[in-house]
Amino acid sequence: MNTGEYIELEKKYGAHNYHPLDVVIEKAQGVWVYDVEGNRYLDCLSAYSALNQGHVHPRILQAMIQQAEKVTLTSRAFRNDQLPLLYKELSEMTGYQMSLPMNSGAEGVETALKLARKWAYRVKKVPRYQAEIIVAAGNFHGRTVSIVSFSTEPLYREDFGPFTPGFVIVPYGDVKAVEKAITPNTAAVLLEPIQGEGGVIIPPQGYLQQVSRICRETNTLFIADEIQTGLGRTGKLFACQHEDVRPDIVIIGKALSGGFYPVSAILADEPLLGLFQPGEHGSTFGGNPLGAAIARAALKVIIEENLIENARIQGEYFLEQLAEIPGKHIKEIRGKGLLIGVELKPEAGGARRFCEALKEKGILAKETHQHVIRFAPPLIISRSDVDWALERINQVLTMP
Ligand code: IF1
Repeated sequence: MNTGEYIELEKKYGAHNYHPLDVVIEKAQGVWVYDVEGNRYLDCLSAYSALNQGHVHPRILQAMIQQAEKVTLTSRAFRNDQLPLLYKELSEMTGYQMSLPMNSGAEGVETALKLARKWAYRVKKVPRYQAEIIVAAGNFHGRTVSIVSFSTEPLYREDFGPFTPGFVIVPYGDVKAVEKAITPNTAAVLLEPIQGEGGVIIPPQGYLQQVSRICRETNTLFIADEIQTGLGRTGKLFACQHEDVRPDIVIIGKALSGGFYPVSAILADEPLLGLFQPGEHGSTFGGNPLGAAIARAALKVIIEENLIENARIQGEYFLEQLAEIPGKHIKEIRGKGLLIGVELKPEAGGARRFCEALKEKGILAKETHQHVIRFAPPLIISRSDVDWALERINQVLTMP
């Protein structure tokens, strides 16, 4: 079957909740993907940062196959021999005392929201069901009904009410707005350290630090959604570490499994995460031995292959070189590590046509928020592959 035939099938039998580029991927290895026509592309999206370790990483693949032959799912009604080791390794790597495994990122966010509410009632003594959680305009935390309740993007939210109450939205990057929004009923402030979907929005220097300080002073939890920014993407293990911030709760997902399988988790210390009692929260697949074995291997790869350092080095170089491109279409280039956004001027006609042109040259990138092209290759990318990409990006950004 060719590309057109696959696309026809998808149109006819699949829900139309996406508008993907017309490339049908059949296999992948490292930073490269191959379509059904035999074309090769450099992946500059990394499945929205789920593929930090690159496609089909051999060590994660081995771990997956070995575990799949032994036992894949136990449910949490019984214990398994992988989850305790994942707990311990996550703790040693991140410095948090405990973690709670789920599957998708959205489930991780929901878990953090539930924990923050429970903490508000049981520890902070907020009157029952009065807890508020402060979030930022332009956020993206997932697609459940509760999470889209506090989205500011009409497309994600509009037709999906009635909405979950208890969320207060403030402008992103504005410390004073957070300070003003905090009341005695505030359970938590939930933020992305860099807004990915929002268009790779980097808040002003010191924002996370000051929000975290205000939270501490007002007995409010600070929750960081590091699902996209975490696990090395920005050149630190967590993006919050660029400002020496240690959130009360960190949510991770995506690259926690190196793209093999959905695994997410929240990290926190015992006084907080210890609040959940048996039966209050869970998931059939969360913490399963297959996912745990994959996550253990995925974390090992990040450490042992120095991916965090490579993200910092290649990211700096990528940004420097992008800045050299004369493109009359470019409004701003911004990024941290290998999470990079190129914002185009409105008169450039939207980022989509540039992504289509990049595809023709062998680079897969995706527009976000109409005018931003996001470049987020796997963290294993080499200098020569960055150069290969830059040459083509240069050609595309300087086209008429
Ligand atoms: C889609 C966007 C990125 C996330 C943060 C939680 C989640 C995500 C910071 C939820 C997920 C996704 C989901 C994917 C596209 C993608 C995305 F453009 F939609 F916004 F990355 F920028 N927190 N991000 O970025 O995690 O439940 O999906 O595992 O198509 O929805 P999930």
